[in-house]
Amino acid sequence: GYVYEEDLLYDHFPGDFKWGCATAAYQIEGAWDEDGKGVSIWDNFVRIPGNIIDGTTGDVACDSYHKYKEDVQLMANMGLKSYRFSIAWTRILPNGIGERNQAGIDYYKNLIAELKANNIEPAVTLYHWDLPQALEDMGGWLNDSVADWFEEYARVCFEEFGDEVKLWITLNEPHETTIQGYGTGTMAPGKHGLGTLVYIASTNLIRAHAYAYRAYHADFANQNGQVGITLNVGWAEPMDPTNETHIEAAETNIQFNLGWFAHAIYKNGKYPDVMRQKIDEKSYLQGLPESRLPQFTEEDSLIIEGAHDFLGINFYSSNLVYPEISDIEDISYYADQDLAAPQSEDWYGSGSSWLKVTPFGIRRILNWAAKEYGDVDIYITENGFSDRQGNIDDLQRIYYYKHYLNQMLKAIVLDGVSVKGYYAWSLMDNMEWAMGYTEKFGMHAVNMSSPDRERTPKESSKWYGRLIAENGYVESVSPCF
Ligand code: GBH
Repeated sequence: GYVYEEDLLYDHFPGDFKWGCATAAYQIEGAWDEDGKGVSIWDNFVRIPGNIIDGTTGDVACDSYHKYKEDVQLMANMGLKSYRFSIAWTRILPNGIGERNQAGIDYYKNLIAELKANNIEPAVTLYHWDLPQALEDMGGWLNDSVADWFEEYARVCFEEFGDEVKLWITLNEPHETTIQGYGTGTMAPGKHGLGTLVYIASTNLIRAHAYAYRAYHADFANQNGQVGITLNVGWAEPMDPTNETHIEAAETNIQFNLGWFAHAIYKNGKYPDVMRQKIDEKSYLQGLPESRLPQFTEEDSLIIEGAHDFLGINFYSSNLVYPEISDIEDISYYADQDLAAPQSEDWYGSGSSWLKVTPFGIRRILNWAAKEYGDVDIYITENGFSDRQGNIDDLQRIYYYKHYLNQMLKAIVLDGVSVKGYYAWSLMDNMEWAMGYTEKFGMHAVNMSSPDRERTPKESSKWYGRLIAENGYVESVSPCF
């Protein structure tokens, strides 16, 4: 019953729809120690053997630090309206706080100027996982002061770039920052605390977002921009959609993923009820003196509630969910949910184990978010498909975009969800974190064995360009697959 062959809706997107591509600093820039840049947790993490599957680093990556003008031309060729990139905190403030690094600031000023000269609007992520090592040395996202450190950094960015940047994303996927960075240890800084540290880090990530948001609206409101956060979530489909307990488990799963970060910001300054109830109860049964899920202070709650101008969602894939009571000895974010969330064997795969092709999920998660959080502006800040072989004739990727984007169109036109923009992940093949260069998400190939890192447009970049030019579905953007 999970439909791939659903009829396409032949219709148009809203006139001012923001079409873009997304990247992140560590994944594309390279120049890891150039021009006064400080060391980030990723610069160190990649040097520990075993952390990156192919033993590679982001030291050079796509070399976008030197090739940004070429990158902007790739975007212009597709007719992009907007480009989502991230700022490397360590280029701006090498030690995380304190002294500014002018060369790093100039790099982003030049990139922004180049974008503007090509009529491409910058959409800037302040934090896409590359914490300054100097701050990690003081506890990183586990130290309550990190919210103040992040606010200081955000203020520098608003001051330096705010005249030109009108769309700000504070944090990219705090779910991954905490789960993989402080839970499973599969990403920097590689800490292990899946049932404990993750909730401390999440609390500070939410506080940091809110402090930056409030700083903008207190002192930079005259810049007239918008500030939001980007959250990742898979759609949770009940394994048996007629079974109440499956429906409830699927809801719980979305609350633990999207709601974990969104509920406090977009609803009421608190973690979702189901998280509070389950984690409090389990903590008690586990004999702990207090809940593993911290409470926000009353003061922070007020700062957090309503701290948004839009919601960014990174959407890739889906799961089938059913209830499964966990062992009480298992102190983990996953056990806390009391459910199983496999993926269907029937779903087409990709170059990434976790990424199955589920176009229906994007329409459903958009409707879920609109219902849960009210009439908030939503941006799909990432969506995309990986392969391993890196074909230039990437018809699977075109298939993926064609069907996901048509489901997004249905959410807008048929369901009335306020989606304002969409960013394909990614502009080009890049450093896919712990997977190194083995998983390719790009609309452009990058020759990683050549010092010049030549870029080659894939067929998907041409398909995307046609969709943008038409701003909707007509025969010429709808190949038969
Ligand atoms: C995004 O994360 C990132 O923002 C981006 O930097 C990245 O390059 C892109 O997507 C592609 O991966 O292995 O079963 O534990 C994607 C969301 C959520 C995908 C967690 C990997 C781990 C699943 N990620 N997921 S599992």
